[in-house]
Amino acid sequence: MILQHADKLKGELTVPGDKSISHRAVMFGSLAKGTTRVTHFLQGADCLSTISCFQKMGIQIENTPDEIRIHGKGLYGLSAPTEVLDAGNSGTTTRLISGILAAQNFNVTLTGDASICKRPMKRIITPLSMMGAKITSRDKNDCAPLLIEGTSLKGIHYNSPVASAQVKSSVLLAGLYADGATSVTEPFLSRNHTELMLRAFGAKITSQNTTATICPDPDLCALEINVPGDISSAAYFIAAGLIVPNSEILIKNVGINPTRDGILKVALEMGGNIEIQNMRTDGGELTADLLVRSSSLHGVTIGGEIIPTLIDEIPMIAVMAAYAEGTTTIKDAAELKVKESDRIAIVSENLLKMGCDITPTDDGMIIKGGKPLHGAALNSYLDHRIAMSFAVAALLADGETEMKDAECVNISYPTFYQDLEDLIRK
Ligand code: SPQ
Repeated sequence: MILQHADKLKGELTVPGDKSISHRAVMFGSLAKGTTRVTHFLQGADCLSTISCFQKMGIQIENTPDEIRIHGKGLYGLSAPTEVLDAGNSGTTTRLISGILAAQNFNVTLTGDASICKRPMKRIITPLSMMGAKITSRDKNDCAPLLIEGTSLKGIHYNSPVASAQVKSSVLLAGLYADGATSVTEPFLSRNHTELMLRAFGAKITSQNTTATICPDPDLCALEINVPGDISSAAYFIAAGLIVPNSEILIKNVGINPTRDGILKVALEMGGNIEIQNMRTDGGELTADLLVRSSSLHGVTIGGEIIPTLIDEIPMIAVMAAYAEGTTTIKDAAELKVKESDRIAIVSENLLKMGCDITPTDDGMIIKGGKPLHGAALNSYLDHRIAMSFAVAALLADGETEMKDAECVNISYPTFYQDLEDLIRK
């Protein structure tokens, strides 16, 4: 695909529903008794994979244009699938569902696409095995396909070496079925949608600092959930509105949960003009409208506890840094290497091709910004966040930019190119 240029971006948009929250609504709705209704659900390929996995385990899920209806059967209502469960490209589906599957009274094979079959699963196999789970990596490489034999589990206190919401959630979900309380402590707090939503469904779950604790065997009851706009999707328009001159964009109803709002903090620190308007709470999640205006940005240093709150936005932050004056240093972000692609290597490869002064490091990157970027032939490596970040980079680049496999945005934002085009044409 040839990516577009823009002299300005103007208008208003609502980004699709939050991916993390959409996944969890389907999973927890399936384990609750009664019909959970979900509006503004993300119709991206990853969330559709989660729906398909639960349908294969006997849960009736209606996907209508207005809402998703999940006819949950309670904690013990899943039935053995007759085929392999396929998580597609979704790490969230693979890791969270593993915690649930570990405790069922049936066996399952869980797999995904080529990217999923390379992503590390030892991080969940280790704690789930401590609980008694029987999980084998078919190819003995600690990756999917995973053979999961359902069994009884015991409660543990797990000190996670990584700040990962997927690890935390996998263990907490297994904890729903354990013989006692289960706790997870992480080095820094990762996104807490599991804790907030499970509590709303009726689970006994508490959080203190970076430790979350769940008690087993709750009665989960159906909910009505309105999914806020995904801040990870809004990030592309925050960045585009800031770097493209003469721009003004109102992004409505964005989830700004403090465990996800690092992009806002960094954009403001870089000198971005962003007004946070109409702040409110919806179903326990903080949301707001964001008014973004073109700004001259400067470099910053990012590391430590803010990293989990902006981990998926780092490709976009790197592009913003390339257009900012001065040096941006991103550190403590080695997790980027085990996402849908190695995001340190691929961001660096693509920005270098566009003429940026960037040095990849073991746990991040150093970007000397301010040099004009030029168009180039880029590769998304089928990573949705790379495709969208570089569609923003291309807006201001001199000459033509081509993106290979640009349609992988379907994973988390199927209407991305149309929404961008609408702002360019206004
Ligand atoms: O689901 P997946 O493929 O892992 O998606 C990504 C993304 O960029 O969309 C990561 F590649 O988001 C993760 C995020 O990085 C979604 C997530 C969640 O919903 O719990 C948590 C983060 O991952 P982790 O490993 O830090 O827990």
